[in-house]
Amino acid sequence: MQIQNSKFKIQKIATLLFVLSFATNVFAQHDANMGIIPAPVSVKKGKGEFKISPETILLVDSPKSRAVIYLAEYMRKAGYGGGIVDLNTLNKDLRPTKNVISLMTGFKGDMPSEGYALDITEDHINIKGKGAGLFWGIQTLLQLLEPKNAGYAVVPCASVKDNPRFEYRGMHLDVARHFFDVDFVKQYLDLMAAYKLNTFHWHLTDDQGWRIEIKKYPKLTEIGSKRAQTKIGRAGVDTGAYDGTPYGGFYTQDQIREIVQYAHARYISIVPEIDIPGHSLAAIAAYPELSCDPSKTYKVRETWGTSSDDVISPTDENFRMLDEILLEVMELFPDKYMHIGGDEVSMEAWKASDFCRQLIADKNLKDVNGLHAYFIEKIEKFVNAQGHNMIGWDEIVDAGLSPNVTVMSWRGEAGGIKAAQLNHDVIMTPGSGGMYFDHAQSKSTQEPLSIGGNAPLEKTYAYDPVPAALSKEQQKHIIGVQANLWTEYIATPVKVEYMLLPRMLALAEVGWTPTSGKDYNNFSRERVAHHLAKLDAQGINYRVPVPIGANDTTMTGSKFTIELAPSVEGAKVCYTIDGTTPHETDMVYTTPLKFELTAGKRIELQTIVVTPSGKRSISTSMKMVGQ
Ligand code: TNX
Repeated sequence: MQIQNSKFKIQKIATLLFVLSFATNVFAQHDANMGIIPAPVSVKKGKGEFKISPETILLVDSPKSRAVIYLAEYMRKAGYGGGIVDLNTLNKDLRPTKNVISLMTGFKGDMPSEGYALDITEDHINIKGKGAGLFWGIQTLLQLLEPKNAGYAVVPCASVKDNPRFEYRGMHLDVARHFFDVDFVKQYLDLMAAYKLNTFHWHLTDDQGWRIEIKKYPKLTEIGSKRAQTKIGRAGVDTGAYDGTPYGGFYTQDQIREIVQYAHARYISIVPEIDIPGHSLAAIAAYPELSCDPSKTYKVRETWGTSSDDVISPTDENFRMLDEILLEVMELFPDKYMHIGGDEVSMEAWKASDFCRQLIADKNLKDVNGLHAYFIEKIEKFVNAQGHNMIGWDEIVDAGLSPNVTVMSWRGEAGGIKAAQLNHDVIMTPGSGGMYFDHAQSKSTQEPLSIGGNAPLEKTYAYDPVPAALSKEQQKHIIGVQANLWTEYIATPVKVEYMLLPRMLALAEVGWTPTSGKDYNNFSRERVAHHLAKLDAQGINYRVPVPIGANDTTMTGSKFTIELAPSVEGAKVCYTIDGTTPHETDMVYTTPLKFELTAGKRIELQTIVVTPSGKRSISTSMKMVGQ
């Protein structure tokens, strides 16, 4: 039975792989989505191609549109022409008809929010969309574009109609545990824009560092942005080892403004997060009066996890200070949302504080949870009064929800479900749904150090942010989805990229593509391979998936045929059968591998992918046992 089974499986894999390895190379002709990520609502392939050249012009009806400026700039840099002709100032007879990319924001008929229509013929590319819609249409065009000689490129003829499933498509970055500079944040935003993610959640403060300049409270960065040293390795394992090296960094207000503008040029909103009343040790180290016991001395936290010291005391003076801080933050970030954290508040300090006990009695609150709700509600009133909506992590649901708050559900979906049932807007970002990009990407010991957990690409891709437990009406409160990149164990930009990619591409599809259009095989085998090759060429790091068709497994049988394909277009699969880990110096896979084993004989096939730039996947081990 076992023999039958494994043979059948191999046969099935083999047939599938034949089709797929073929498709990988000529994806555009075979892939119904034409390589586009996230998969559009509808794609129709045409015949022929549009040729972009140094003479190509942009015919536009709103030359000041950020989308128009973006494409013109892109084309100018690549030498693709891109001169702008304003339709409004043009005599109708002089309207160019060939070698034109027209970008139109004014048109008859409706277009869903952020939607676009892209038509490519041999003479003409036409993108229609308003605001962000036009910009996303341009991103699709750029994905279809194949550069040729300098200044020249081709785009296959096609017709795409598209709009997102969710209005909130977020990617988070924790710059508190480790700091990432302005250039890297810009590159992060570029990646988000390419995949139509429209919200950047910037986790700016935590116990381990305060990273945003506040003019009125300069010690927040003078003291709060620096920790004396950092724990080596896992926080839970007490080897007592610290690196002994001071660590710090923060963004000046000018840098923040620069990044906000950069994001807006890409139709990305920023949600700044100032995490209070817990996760506040860096602020408390700078201003101990924020704490429940100002007589103690505090230091910016040097290891991961939280402590009972990190909670802000809900005094009137502290609320005044927090309001002043939040005011400066909201002046820098003009977008809709202000995130105030609210997560993992240790109640110990509040319980031990005479002031808090008295406040609970005076305000007729139930207990410390009631105090949490009181705290959040006061902050929300202030945030709302400045014309912003407030977001908090799902702990605020347990505390009791203040009126207009939007909830970010991270401890599974329960908090989000409860909030939606109470008519609050919800953003789903559950770790259990593959939305925690600080989790490992496989169970292999070859993965770099991570916080733990396992969130492989397939799990992220499979996530559906709309829980079946909600009624149709309640489901409307699920405004979107986000993945979080916490950086306790991510100290370098290349590791951020490794943890981000390719999972961010799966997130993009979760947020954008209708469920009926999602297809993991098509995504992972046909489209991702192409995108990773492009990232490879741009010098961006990513996790190289193991060869298509390879996994860690043991099979029994007598004849085996193993068909593999590289997970990155243009990469090679290297393998060994001698029990050693393969390197780029080993055998290169070219045709299906056939093994015949007599009873009791064994062969171990180990494989890796090596990309054109030399990046390697982890290795897989397929053990075959003769029977
Ligand atoms: C929980 S998610 C946290 C973060 C940690 C993260 C690590 C959330 C609201 N709080 O402070 O960095 O887990 O996965």
